[in-house]
Amino acid sequence: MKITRRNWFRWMGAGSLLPFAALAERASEETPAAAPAAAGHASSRVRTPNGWTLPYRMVGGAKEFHLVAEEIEHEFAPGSRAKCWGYNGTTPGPTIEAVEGDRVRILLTNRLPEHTTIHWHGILLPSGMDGVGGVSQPHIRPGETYAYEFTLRQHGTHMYHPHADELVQLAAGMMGLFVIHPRSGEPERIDRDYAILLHNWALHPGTYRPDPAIMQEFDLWTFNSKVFPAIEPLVARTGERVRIRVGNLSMWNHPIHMHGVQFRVTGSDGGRWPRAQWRSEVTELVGVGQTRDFEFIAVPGDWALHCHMAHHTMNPMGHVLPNPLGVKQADVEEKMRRLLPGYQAMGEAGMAEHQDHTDSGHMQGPENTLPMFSGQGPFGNIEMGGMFTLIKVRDDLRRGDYGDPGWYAHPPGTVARRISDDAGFGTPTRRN
Ligand SMILES: [Cu+2]
Repeated sequence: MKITRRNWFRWMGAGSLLPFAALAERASEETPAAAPAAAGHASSRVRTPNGWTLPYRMVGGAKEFHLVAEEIEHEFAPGSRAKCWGYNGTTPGPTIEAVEGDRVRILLTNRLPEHTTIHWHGILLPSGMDGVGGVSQPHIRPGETYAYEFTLRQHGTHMYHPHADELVQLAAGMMGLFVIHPRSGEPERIDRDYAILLHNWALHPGTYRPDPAIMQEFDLWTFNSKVFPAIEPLVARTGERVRIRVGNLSMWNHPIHMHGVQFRVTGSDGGRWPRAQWRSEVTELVGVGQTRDFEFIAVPGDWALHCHMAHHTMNPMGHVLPNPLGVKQADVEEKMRRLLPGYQAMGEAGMAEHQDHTDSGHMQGPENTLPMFSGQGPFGNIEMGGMFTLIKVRDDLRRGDYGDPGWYAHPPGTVARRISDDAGFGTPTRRN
């Protein structure tokens, strides 16, 4: 069907009724999917923070998954919502998990207002299953369902995304993780297996639709389409072996940095690396279209996990502001207040005061727009946003307990402490 202006509205109209229909259908799909898990089939071994794993059912010897491409209402964090495109009600779409050797059949129903396809990024398959619209298959028009079917001949951390109008469909949030477990088991037992998909969004202050035209100056930087402080912490018990799989379908490269440990990089979307190729890092660059697997033994504490690009741990901000750092503003402030009562100049001594202003409600930003940074820790403001969360490791966590254990109780004598409040304290060595 050709999308004319008239039937576009018809599709959009249908879309508004979808959540109810889709929910009912999903509920009925989840029931049979629970059965194979109970019968010992591989179910969810990976934990996708803020996300979920798609149930499947066995049909004709294949694991059958059903994806639905659709418009959704998404919340990045309380105070920021958007009309996004995703799969089965969420962005990222549900994580697909299967085992090397499995035959999989993946149905894709298109409930978008335009055509789509799905590409299985990094997965070895027949050319006609590769999902490149126009090259390996016709586009999937609104209302149609296509089936992809192939046998998994590899294991590792992979992804899926449309290969049709990618500019819009990726920008709107259409992507997901596809994890294939090794048939012969893991070389080292993994106690907690997390998966994070990186993305960026041009959700300009005061707007509700991601802007697909933006190439560099994005507003939101997300782990599984959430920003700090809405990203769930990654929890583990002391001594457990933890894997964090990171995939990147954003438009920037992200140096992902972990505090507290040296992790081993053990694989990519090229598969599991031979052990001799594993290397120790504290920051690993995850490039656009790449995945990386990090493994480490958990040590107790609250440890930051974040992108090391400072702007990627921030929420929306103006990129064309004059630099106020070091600029005396008292005079300006007084003049501005005559025009804008309550105006407050900021940034003369740095941006840290920004969080107090926004947290206290003193500085109201545009509608549907998060403050540049936020978050409260046991010692004060965290001053983060975007691609930031915490790895919380405790001695007394039960296996399989993923609940937030609260803040770390530091052993006595292991917290940095104030020993003077005199700026002239001591005799530090300085040059000049
Ligand atoms: Cu980054």
